[in-house]
Amino acid sequence: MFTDKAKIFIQAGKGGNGAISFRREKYVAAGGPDGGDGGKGGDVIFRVETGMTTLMDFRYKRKYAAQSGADGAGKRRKGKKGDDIIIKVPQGTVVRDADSNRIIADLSSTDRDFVLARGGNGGWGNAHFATAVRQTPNFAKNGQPGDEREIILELKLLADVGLVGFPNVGKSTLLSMTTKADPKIADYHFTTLEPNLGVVDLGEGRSFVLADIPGIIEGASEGVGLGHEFLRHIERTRILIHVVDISGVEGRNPIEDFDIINAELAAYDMALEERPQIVAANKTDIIQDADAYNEFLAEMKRRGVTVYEISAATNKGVKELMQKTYEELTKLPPVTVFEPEMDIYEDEFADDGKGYEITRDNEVYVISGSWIEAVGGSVNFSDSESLQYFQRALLNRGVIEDLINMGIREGDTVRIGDLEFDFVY
Ligand SMILES: Nc1nc2c(ncn2[C@@H]2O[C@H](COP(=O)(O)OP(=O)(O)OP(=O)(O)O)[C@@H](O)[C@H]2O)c(=O)[nH]1
Ligand SMILES: [Mg+2]
Repeated sequence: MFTDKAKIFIQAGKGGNGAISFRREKYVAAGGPDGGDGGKGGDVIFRVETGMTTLMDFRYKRKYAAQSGADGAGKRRKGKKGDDIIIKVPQGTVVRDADSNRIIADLSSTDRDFVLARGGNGGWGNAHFATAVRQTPNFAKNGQPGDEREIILELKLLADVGLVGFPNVGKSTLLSMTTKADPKIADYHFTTLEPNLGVVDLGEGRSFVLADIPGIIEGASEGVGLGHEFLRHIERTRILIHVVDISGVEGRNPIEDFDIINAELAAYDMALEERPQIVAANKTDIIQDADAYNEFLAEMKRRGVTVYEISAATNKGVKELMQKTYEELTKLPPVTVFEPEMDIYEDEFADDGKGYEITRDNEVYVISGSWIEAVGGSVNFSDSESLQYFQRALLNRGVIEDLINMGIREGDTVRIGDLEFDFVY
């Protein structure tokens, strides 16, 4: 079964914890701190794999987690970095945030990887915390959690040209004759169950990507037949080749066929109705109803539509059709790539790079933001040294000053995340 939409959960690795350790040397009772840092957690990375055309793999496996970083150790040994996880997706996979449905990324480029969940940083070992006055720091920082998010993957294939038309009109045959693609071809409706892509190479660097989708029937835009799931794959195409079977072997009228498909395209998305179309009258080698054929040609002429008369089976007229298609493409803008609608790393900038923000919730002063969460998250509140370190960090960063400017008084409540404490100064 073809799959072009999937909801998955991705989780980057947690950073390793920093180590608490002291040098041990002969004749030295307690040496200086030498606890190493934890390793960074692995990232969740997405990579475009050009051969893939479905999201099938994501139907069965829905959770993807990268490895955690290892904890630091004595002798300033740093924990090993967690392994990244690389998830391969078809070109044109659009990633949305499952909560807001906003686009996070359009995985259309093969030139780069996309990091969609970042591993947490490793915590500092106690070797970092030795100062002249505190020579035996009895604390280290815990690693940061990795990013985690639920996302929706949606495939919107990246093709310059889409083949549309009724079932069995010869779309896949045309793809197979013009590209190296090897789609299934057979004399019954809905032979094609998933989109196929191929590259039409006209030589001298002139080429384009052609997509073949399952046949469209009346009601497709409402989900009849294989439905609108497949129309999604031609959303991004720049031109449509509308294939019409004009042989009359199936007893239908080609003008009606042509109008039904166009009505379905319009019902699905007005933009598809306006997409430039090239009409290919196929199966000219087996015309059974010459009257219907001539009527079709006359009607198209009346409407000002140019018709390319071809036979995908014998290759007649196919080269001219492809050349014309290429020529038209050169006049059009490139394939649409969607801009992200949200920045998954925006938290870092939400507070102007200051790293924290203080708001009032009635009597409580609430401190939030990336810096405060990073620092607060790694404090061991049962350890007085760790706590002192935290207080000093608040002071150095200017948080205490901001609180005082906002009118905080001794004994007022401060909240950071789930943690509440009294302000003492
Ligand atoms: N005689 C003749 N037969 C053709 C031509 N083009 C396609 N056919 C035959 O028509 C039948 C359907 O062809 P396909 O290429 O599978 O049609 P399709 O439009 O991809 O069909 P679906 O995938 O079911 O939508 C096959 O038996 C082909 O061999 C043609 O130009 N002439
Ligand atoms: Mg087909």
